[in-house]
Amino acid sequence: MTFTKAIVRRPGRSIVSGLSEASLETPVYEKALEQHDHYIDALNRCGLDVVILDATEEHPDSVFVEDVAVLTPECAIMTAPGERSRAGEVQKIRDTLERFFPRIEEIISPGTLEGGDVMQIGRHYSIGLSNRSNQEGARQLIRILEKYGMAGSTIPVHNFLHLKTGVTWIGNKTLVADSRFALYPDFQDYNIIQVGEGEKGAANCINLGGKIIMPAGFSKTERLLRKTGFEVIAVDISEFAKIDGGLTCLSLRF
Ligand code: CIR
Repeated sequence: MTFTKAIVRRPGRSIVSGLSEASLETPVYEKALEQHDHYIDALNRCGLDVVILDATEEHPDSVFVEDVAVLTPECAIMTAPGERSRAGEVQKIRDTLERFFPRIEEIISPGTLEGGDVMQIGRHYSIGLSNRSNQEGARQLIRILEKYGMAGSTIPVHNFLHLKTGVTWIGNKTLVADSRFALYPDFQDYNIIQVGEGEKGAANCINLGGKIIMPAGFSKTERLLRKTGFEVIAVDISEFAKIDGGLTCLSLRF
């Protein structure tokens, strides 16, 4: 996983209307902007060049760019969000991806797929079947991956918005996972760092050039990660978490 670039989109004022399953708290726009700055700094610290797109006010969730595309070494795949209000975000980012990817593929209806459900492990992609990504979307993605000599398989997702809300790959044959994913048969060949008790949000981490970016506020998991020798950068994303957003979903990396 050697990435050199990332794409992010600035949060807009409309972030206060972002989708949330629990709807407990509303993000504070100014604080979200500040946290987004720190997130970009963290990507830069990991050596990535960051393409920063302007906010699009008509799409309150458009800061979560990861959901609208799947980037592979061979091609970019435009997704088909299962949440209808997010469908328009896909076209908004396509031009930018065309600058970097000569080959663009797409998932089409009745398939649905969101990038948060797609976890890359080398040339294999685990695809979560969630409320947002359906069997047909996964079937289309696997067909595209196979066309380019890559592979994919599906994993049922319950109690989490997306697959990567509960498990992420951090290289070195290692996954960071919530206990509910730690026992999955597909994952038994990997080392699993199970998130600390009560630290559900901690499973969504990114390894960039050997440094782990993780959400701040999960000291038990942070300690476990440091113990394994990783350098850890903790970034506060509380405003995004209020609308069910994690760390990975704030960028597309390639
Ligand atoms: C949504 O419900 O679509 C947004 N409020 C959150 C999306 C988070 N995306 C992700 O974890 N990949």
